Amino acid sequence: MERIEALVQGLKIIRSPFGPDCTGTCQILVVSGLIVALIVVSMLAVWLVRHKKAQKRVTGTPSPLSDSAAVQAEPIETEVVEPVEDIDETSVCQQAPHVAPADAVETGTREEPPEAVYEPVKEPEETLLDRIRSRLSKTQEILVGRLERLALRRGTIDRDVYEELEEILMTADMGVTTSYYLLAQLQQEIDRKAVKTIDALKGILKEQIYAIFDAAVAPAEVDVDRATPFVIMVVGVNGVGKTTTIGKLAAKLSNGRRRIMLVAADTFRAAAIEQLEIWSRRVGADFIAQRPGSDPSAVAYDAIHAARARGTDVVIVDTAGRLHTKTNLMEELKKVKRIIARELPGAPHEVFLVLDATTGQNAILQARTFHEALNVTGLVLTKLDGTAKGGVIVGIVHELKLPVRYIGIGEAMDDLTEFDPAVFLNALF
Ligand SMILES: Nc1nc2c(ncn2[C@@H]2O[C@H](COP(=O)(O)OP(=O)(O)OP(=O)(O)O)[C@@H](O)[C@H]2O)c(=O)[nH]1
Ligand SMILES: [Mg+2]
Repeated sequence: MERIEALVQGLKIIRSPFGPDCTGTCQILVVSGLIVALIVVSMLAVWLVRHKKAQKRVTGTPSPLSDSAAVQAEPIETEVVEPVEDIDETSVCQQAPHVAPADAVETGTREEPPEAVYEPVKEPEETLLDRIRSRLSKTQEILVGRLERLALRRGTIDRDVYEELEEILMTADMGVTTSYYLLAQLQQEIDRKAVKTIDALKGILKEQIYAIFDAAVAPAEVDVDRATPFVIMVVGVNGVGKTTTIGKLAAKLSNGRRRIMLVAADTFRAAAIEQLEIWSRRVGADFIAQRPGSDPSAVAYDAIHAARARGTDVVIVDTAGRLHTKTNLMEELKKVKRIIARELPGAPHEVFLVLDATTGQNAILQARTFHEALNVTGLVLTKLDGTAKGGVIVGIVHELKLPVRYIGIGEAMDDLTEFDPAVFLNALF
């Protein structure tokens, strides 16, 4: 108590900074008040900072490299998480890289493609099936539509049904050999499974056709990344759709990341060279050509050397369906193939034969001739849209055991699709 009295006395000696009336106890009270206020303010500040941090943790804190724009984007990221739960797992796996691409993190910018995130992955597959179904409507009508009408007229299977079925297979252009093969297989299966209804017969026919596709020697996929440059030589008689197929194929294979080169080794007409050049511009591919009438092998030679020098990923060589000289077309094409192989061992990695589905059985004859001369590795069947002769695809695969790689279902850039037997048959049946 004495000490406090002494302190008060001491303070009275010092001039008060709070006015002449505030000395001693008054000064102690004012100073303590200020200290308490300071402590309260700092505690409030600490609480505010902690509260803000906790809020950020709940909504997902952007990367430390993110700028203020990224902070503003927080609600978008939160929205992304919710709808993804409605999409199946594959969609999450496939879309996730779009949310935070590595390069976006490196540069400190955020790429925001909300459309890609919300794009339902299943949809294109369904659209493709629907598109193929609508384009194959004429073949479907001949092959399956007639069978369905037959089922309505006759409940059970008898000799007449087999006769009508034979006519249906022939009309759909499966060819004599394949039609009889299928009929024999069907009869066997029907007896074995004791099938009585035409509906069940339809199911067996679908299975039998699938077995024919399944037995084709090579898989339908084209692995263009197994060699660089990967060379595809495209052959076929005139007018079947070679150049158009090459344009569509270039768009598909480029996929926005591969460097493609189109080669005009069809030197027969100036218009043919121009047509390919237009496609090269449309799809952003390199283009190699010489004057009309020049040697196709020389064009191929130039292309291989240019592709090696430029680091091209895929080279697609267009060839003639007819020649201006008396030289045999097959000999000319064999020479082009030899030159490519000489300049780039292992190439051409694929030789695609383009066949026009509307030509029906003639396509099988063409396939045989080209395969004998050039060892074709895959088929492209064009113009399946608008023809009732789509059954020819079954005959070709059955007789030649060659895989169909792509089918053309129209003239537009995206009217070329990988041939998937299951999708094809589901579209038909
Ligand atoms: N409907 C339809 N038309 C197609 C398809 N593919 C090609 N065509 C058309 O068929 C015609 C001939 O196509 P091209 O690509 O010039 O055929 P090509 O084999 O290169 O012909 P040549 O150079 O004369 O040997 C063109 O009018 C194409 O648009 C298809 O899948 N469906
Ligand atoms: Mg052409």
